[in-house]
Amino acid sequence: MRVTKKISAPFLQARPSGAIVIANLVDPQINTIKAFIDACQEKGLKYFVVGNKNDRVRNNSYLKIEKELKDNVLPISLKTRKNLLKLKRKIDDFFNKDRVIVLGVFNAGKTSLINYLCGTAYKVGDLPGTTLEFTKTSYKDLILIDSVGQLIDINKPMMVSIDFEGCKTIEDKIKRVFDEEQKGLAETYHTSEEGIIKVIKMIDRQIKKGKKIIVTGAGASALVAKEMAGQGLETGLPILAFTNDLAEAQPVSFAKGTAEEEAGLSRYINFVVNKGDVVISVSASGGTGFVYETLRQARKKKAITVAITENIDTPLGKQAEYIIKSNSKPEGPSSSKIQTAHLVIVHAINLVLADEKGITADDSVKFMLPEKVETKKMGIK
Ligand SMILES: Nc1nc2c(ncn2[C@@H]2O[C@H](COP(=O)(O)OP(=O)(O)O)[C@@H](O)[C@H]2O)c(=O)[nH]1
Ligand SMILES: [Mg+2]
Repeated sequence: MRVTKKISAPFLQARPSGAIVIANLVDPQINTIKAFIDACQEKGLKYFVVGNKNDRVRNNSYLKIEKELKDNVLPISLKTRKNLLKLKRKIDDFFNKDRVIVLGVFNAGKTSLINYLCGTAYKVGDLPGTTLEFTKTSYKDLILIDSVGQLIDINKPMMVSIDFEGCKTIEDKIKRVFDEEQKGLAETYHTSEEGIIKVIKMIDRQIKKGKKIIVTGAGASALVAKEMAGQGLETGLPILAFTNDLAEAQPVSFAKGTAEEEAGLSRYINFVVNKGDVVISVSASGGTGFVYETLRQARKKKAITVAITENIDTPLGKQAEYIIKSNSKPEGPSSSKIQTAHLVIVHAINLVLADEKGITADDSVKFMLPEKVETKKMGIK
């Protein structure tokens, strides 16, 4: 019951007897897929794995995923209809009067698959949280159960980033947090290194041309953005942070309604964006409205766009010319491992860039020393 507990109450309530595990070939997120497979094995569910969105990747890219999962993966495309007849035959052969749950990370195409098979028109889309219910639909002699992509520990529905299963003491739990966050970082190193190198070289070129860096994010990603800009001040890098913390303080919420406010904030941020500037958007989910809208507007101004995110097949990923992908999942809805990874990514950019530019500790201390600004005392007119 260790893994299935993490898969949320509706998973158990849906009483599945079989599963189709669907990976997004564009962003496979193997560790989360493994958690889904572990849950199937633990519950004794018959399952097989498909790799969707084959139209967007090289034809043999599913082979790498097969190797990592040590499982067969049927490559399909719900868009071009590749291998869909094969998939239907496989479903017919594999299941018999089963309740089949469709499992996978958000955006993998779970709902699209059910719509294709059942002729339904359930809402699909590339924003996280498009599906929020475990809908059941008949297909031949089967019941197909749609699901949500988020892993949730049903024991502690209000937390949860890290699974404390098996921890007895506070000491155990603290150690688990440190161990898990380190694991997320180690995985992230492999998926982010190439992107970080490209971004460092590109930023170096742009700074030499007198351009600047604008970084944005919401919530915990706002902290990452501020950290990046704050450290930029200590290393002599021209980085400005704009987050939705500003939305209250700045005249961007004049427009009514969330959508207008998000677009308004993006417009506000883009007032400072010029051609050749670098705009970096940080979002764990890749679905934060003003954060990807900022990149869309920045592209129009011929700025260079960068995304730092865990989920690349998202509106944010689609707007970015450069992508730095973290790989810290699985974790619960309250991100901690992803935030840690994103902080380390911005540290890597800043510190390596400063070193490449020959900035020394002495220089850095000078950046930090307070400069005296002559001013009169407040209140004396
Ligand atoms: N290019 C491409 N897009 C797809 C494919 N299957 C689904 N999509 C798109 O991917 C997005 C997510 O699909 P959805 O079914 O909502 O994913 P879910 O979150 O797993 O239910 C939607 O915009 C779909 O139109 C595919 O095979 N190829
Ligand atoms: Mg869905």
